[in-house]
Amino acid sequence: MNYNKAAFLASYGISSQLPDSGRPEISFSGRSNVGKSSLINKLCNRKNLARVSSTPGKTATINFYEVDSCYFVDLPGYGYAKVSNADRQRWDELINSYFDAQRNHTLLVQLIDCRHDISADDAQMLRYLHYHQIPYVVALTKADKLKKSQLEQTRQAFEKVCLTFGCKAVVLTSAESGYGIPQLQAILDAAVAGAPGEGEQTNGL
Ligand SMILES: Nc1nc2c(ncn2[C@@H]2O[C@H](COP(=O)(O)OP(=O)(O)OP(=O)(O)O)[C@@H](O)[C@H]2O)c(=O)[nH]1
Ligand SMILES: [Mg+2]
Repeated sequence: MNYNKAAFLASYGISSQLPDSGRPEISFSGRSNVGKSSLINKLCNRKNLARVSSTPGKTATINFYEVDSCYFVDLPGYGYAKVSNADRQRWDELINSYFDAQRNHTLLVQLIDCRHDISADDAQMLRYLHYHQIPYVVALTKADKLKKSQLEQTRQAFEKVCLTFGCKAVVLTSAESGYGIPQLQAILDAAVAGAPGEGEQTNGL
């Protein structure tokens, strides 16, 4: 995939607005502030393709990016304590409609902060992905915050848990230092190479 061929497409706050798509889609999911937008920027060698903020809960929409012949989909973050019930319901509706739709779901990248244990919200998301048989890998974020000696043991500890939820691989990444980015790109490339092309859409869930 040519990661330098990346452009913002659109933001959607209501599921009925979501575009039909036969393009392979790589989606990014995780808690607010885990680093989804930063990771998308780093994968595409860009500073401001996806908006990064130090205020959690910023991305309340599904944001689509065209990256070469794929879409990258930045899903709204979850687990932010200060959202209202109405916002939470809106999040549920948006995410469920996204996954229910007839889309070319190629791979989901589930982000988890490598410094924290898997939260109850993360576990719920992993169960959801497993139950719906959505192919996914886990990208542990903010690896630059770990000591070198902690890296592999941390990855293995997460892997042990995540594999039981049907995860295909666990990769340590840092949007700060670029650690693990080539490895994640290789995983995405392999997934896209094996995905049906535009017009050969697979069934939804
Ligand atoms: N040290 C470090 N900080 C990071 C890394 N990735 C993201 N951050 C920081 O974490 C904060 C949140 O990053 P975002 O990319 O906006 O996170 P997000 O998951 O898109 O957040 P929402 O859109 O609110 O759901 C920002 O302050 C980033 O600079 C990383 O790899 N290392
Ligand atoms: Mg974001």
